Amino acid sequence: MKDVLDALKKAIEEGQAKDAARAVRAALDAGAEPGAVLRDVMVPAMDEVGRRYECGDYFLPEMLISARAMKEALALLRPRLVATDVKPAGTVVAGTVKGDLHDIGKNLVCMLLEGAGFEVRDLGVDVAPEKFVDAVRGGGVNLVALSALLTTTLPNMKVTIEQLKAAGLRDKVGVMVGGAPVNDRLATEIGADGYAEDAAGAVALARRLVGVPA
Ligand code: B12
Repeated sequence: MKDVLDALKKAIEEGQAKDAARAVRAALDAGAEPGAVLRDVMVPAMDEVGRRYECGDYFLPEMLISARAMKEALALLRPRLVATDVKPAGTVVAGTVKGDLHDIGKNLVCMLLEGAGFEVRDLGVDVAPEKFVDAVRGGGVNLVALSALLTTTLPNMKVTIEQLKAAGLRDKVGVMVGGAPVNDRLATEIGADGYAEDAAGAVALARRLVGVPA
């Protein structure tokens, strides 16, 4: 099993999508637990890609092909992660904020929320504040989940929350925020209801915000 998981990590780090898919299938066939594969192998692989980019070993194209390999591997894990017989817990509108195209983490959060019984309306990436407002105005929404990976797009979380307030909708929904540069303090400062570090934490937070027992 260790060889398969090492091969998976290497394939994502080096952007070999076919090898990554092959390794995920092999790991699942050998009985690996999908959550552990994600947490212990795939997420650290993307961290390593970020580290290589930061120190100049990787450039944008390498980051992009690694992201593609990660997405292919994730697509294979998805059926296992969202398989659920949990009762409906609430509806979440999710998206990556305006100016930001990172969606791997947001997609993961959406998958685990679905797996926990939430209905998820995923607005995608580069989502303007008005789009979040329109989605909430449509009704039936309990939570808004905002993702941002760039320090330059963090302010758009605050703008989105302010526009919800201006539209008189802020009190009708819980707002949760996340993404690598986000933390508890920032969440409080911008008026969000909570922050979680990872997708499992996002599920626990969502449950808390809608009052569903963990
Ligand atoms: C893959 C990647 C890309 C891909 C994105 C592909 C895609 N479809 O997502 C591409 C190549 C497009 C890209 C582009 C850029 N990127 Co980039 N990218 C990354 C990288 C390597 C990995 C991100 C990732 O997928 N991580 C894995 C996932 C699982 O983790 P995550 O996103 O953090 O999500 C988890 C948590 O944060 C949390 N979470 C996430 N969202 C939410 C939401 C809620 C509500 C909650 C509760 C929790 C939560 O749960 C998730 C799951 O556990 C990071 C490095 C890093 N280590 O983060 C750089 C990184 C984010 N990128 C960076 C940069 C600079 C860029 C570019 C500006 C580069 C450029 N010169 O053009 C562009 C910006 C494009 C844009 N406008 O968005 C910098 C950002 C620096 C900063 N602090 O601002 C980083 C940190 C790299 C670095 N070390 O310098 N990037």
